[in-house]
Amino acid sequence: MERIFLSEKECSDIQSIIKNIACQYTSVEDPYFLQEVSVIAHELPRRIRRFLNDFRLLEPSSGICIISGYPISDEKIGKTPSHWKYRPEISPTLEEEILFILFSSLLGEVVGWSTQQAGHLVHDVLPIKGHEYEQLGSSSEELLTWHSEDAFHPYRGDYLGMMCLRNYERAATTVASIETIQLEPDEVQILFEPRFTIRPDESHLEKNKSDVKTLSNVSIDLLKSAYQQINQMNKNPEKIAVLYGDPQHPYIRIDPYFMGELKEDQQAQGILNKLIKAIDAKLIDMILQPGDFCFIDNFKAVHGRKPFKARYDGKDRWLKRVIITRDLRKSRSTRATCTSRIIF
Ligand SMILES: O=C(O)CCC(=O)C(=O)O
Ligand SMILES: [Fe+2]
Repeated sequence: MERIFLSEKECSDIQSIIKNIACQYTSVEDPYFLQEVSVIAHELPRRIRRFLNDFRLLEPSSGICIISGYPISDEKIGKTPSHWKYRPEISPTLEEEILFILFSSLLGEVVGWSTQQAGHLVHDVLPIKGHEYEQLGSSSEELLTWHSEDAFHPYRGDYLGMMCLRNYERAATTVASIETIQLEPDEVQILFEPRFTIRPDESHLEKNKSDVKTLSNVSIDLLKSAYQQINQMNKNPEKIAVLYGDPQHPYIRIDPYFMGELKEDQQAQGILNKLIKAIDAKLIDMILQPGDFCFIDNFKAVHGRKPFKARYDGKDRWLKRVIITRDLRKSRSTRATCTSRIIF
């Protein structure tokens, strides 16, 4: 994977940019900040801008990049919350989130889902009591099966960003790139055909909606219809291709746990099984450390997470997560305004 370590000078340059922003905004979800962020990102050290630009344009085969070495104060960030729905008015990690969005803006635009984490743009990935055995980012004891993020959705992000704040458990994210997989041309051809289905993952289902109300009255109706759509996609998923783009270097869209068995199409099922097995064999562990900013190319690499033991003592593993799209316009019909980042 592509990786750079920030130098002391780069860290201090970055910190002076952040300090300047942190006194102007109280949240990275402030629309004015989101309008300004890609302009401010021009001020980041050139080596980092080039690193992310290369990741975006050259599409390295690993499909993953990490910027490491940003200092995180374990004391300053406070306790790992017990649930993502508990958000203080001003985030204790506002400065770290500012940097996270600055980096993200060099890859594209941050977006969120009305049906996920109450429509927030920056998600918390932390273990939640009672979710231990779920197929959710908030599980712990259960293996989170590898997947493309939001594979079921036509507006899924081009990148998934993960910023690590804490990981004493050394819980491993699992990753594999499609470029490590050898397939026969006739298998590739079948995987390029719309013969497969992917249902919405658990995190989008209404049962995992929180009871906190952060959306306005106007949005409540839109949210209702967004959930109706999710239910529809769950009941009757459309047929899609698993591979797309260039057959020589294909992009991938896959989420084995939520893919129905193709009873009527044994040929496609057999090749899908072979692909899943091949990815299983190439999966590697990636243990994120505090101060790591990891970006996964969601068209090229899949990711999951190994089981771990949560302690619920305020020191559990804590990541922040964003979804980044290269083209905000493609989801315009499902966003309230051209600048709105929430996909309904
Ligand atoms: O916890 C992790 O390392 C990954 C979880 C995950 O799949 C996600 O947040 O999308
Ligand atoms: Fe994921």
